[in-house]
Amino acid sequence: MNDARDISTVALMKSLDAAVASTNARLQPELDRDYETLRTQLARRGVDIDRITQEVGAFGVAIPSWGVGTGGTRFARFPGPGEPRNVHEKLEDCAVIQRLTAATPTVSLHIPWDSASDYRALKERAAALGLQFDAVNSNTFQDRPGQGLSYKYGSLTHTDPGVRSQAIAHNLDCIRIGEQLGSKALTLWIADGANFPGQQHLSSAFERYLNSAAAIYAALPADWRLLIEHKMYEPAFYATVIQDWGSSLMAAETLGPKARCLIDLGHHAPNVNIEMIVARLIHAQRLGGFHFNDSKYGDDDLDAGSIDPYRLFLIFNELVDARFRDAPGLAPTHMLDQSHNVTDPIESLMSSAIELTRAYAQALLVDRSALAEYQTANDVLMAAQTLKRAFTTDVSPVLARARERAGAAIDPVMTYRASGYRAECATRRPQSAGARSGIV
Ligand code: AFD
Ligand code: MN
Ligand code: MN
Repeated sequence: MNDARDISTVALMKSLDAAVASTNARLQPELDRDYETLRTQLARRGVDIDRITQEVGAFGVAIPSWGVGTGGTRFARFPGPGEPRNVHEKLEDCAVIQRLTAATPTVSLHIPWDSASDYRALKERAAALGLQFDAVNSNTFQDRPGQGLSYKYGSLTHTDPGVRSQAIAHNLDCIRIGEQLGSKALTLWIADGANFPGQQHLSSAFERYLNSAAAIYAALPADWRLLIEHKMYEPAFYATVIQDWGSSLMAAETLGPKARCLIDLGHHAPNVNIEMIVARLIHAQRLGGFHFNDSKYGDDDLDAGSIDPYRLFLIFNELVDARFRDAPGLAPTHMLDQSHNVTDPIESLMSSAIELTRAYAQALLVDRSALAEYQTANDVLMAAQTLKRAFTTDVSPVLARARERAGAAIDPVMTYRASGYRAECATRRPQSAGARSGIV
């Protein structure tokens, strides 16, 4: 590992430590009062606040490496100051998010966007920053320079077996990279599909997917999972091969027990009941994980909980319910997948991680025995209100206390701004013309 990097890590952590210490000292008395008030309120409902705080403290969500850069739309990208220019700098930003929230101990890499010359060294670097690696993501939705064959008309489902082999080989590379990083899953999202009726033979394309995915599945280490991510449309606007959880579940069941379904919240038609999908996949013992984000219309990749926090709560409600009844095979991974056009990515990712802990804490507050009784008695109004009561509880003091107990920031955004990290990055990381992170 190079010395310059070590020095910058030490300096980085020192400046954050100082910012956490000073803002926490200022916010501490107020938090103490708010926490004790909430303790009294929750005690009246038979809830031990410290148990909730402890559970929240154990919650973690992976940061997508591509999320720390500014995204863009089909029209333009407006880069922000001090954006990370390579995977090392992305890890630094992820470390800041983890240092301030204590809710994001892992990073999910995207290959080849995050290609490195030495992945074992990268793992060491991450460990020095307090990070580990979650699922590795393959990318066969764009061509890389010098690539033999094009993915313009598909990858794992392409009509040309040569293209399919190339896409399979890339996924096998990703598994090898992930093994060096300590990852335990490969996330497979492909853009394959059709823009026009008649363009693609719908059944044959799915069969080609199953055959290609089987070759990838066969290369998975014993303790790995294949996370199959569906997405309704974009960039294929007429038909996408793995467009819904039905296709995803069929693929997982065909491939074998290590294959699981991954739900990206933005990958459904508007108004689809995502918590129902969660419940069904839990039943099938095939829920693999999440890409959390929020959306108004489509794959908007907005911050978690920014549009429909109740939906986020209802998803966590299903997860907590399933855990409390010991649903077999339940161990979903949590990842964020968002893109930032008009906010500082670090602030947005911290906010999203916090919103997940909020939804989780609220779900833990649901009075489940009362809910079961109301459901049995068909007392619809009280059943609905039981959920609403948990959702409308302001659990902010629980979240802040969990962070504080972990040595993180009571108010991560305020602390981040006080640290001057972004301004320091702007000096340290001058942008080269045309630099961009790929976002789909
Ligand atoms: C896509 C999918 C998938 C993919 C990502 C890349 O959500 O997770 O890896 O965006 O940015 O829409
Ligand atoms: Mn996704
Ligand atoms: Mn997406």
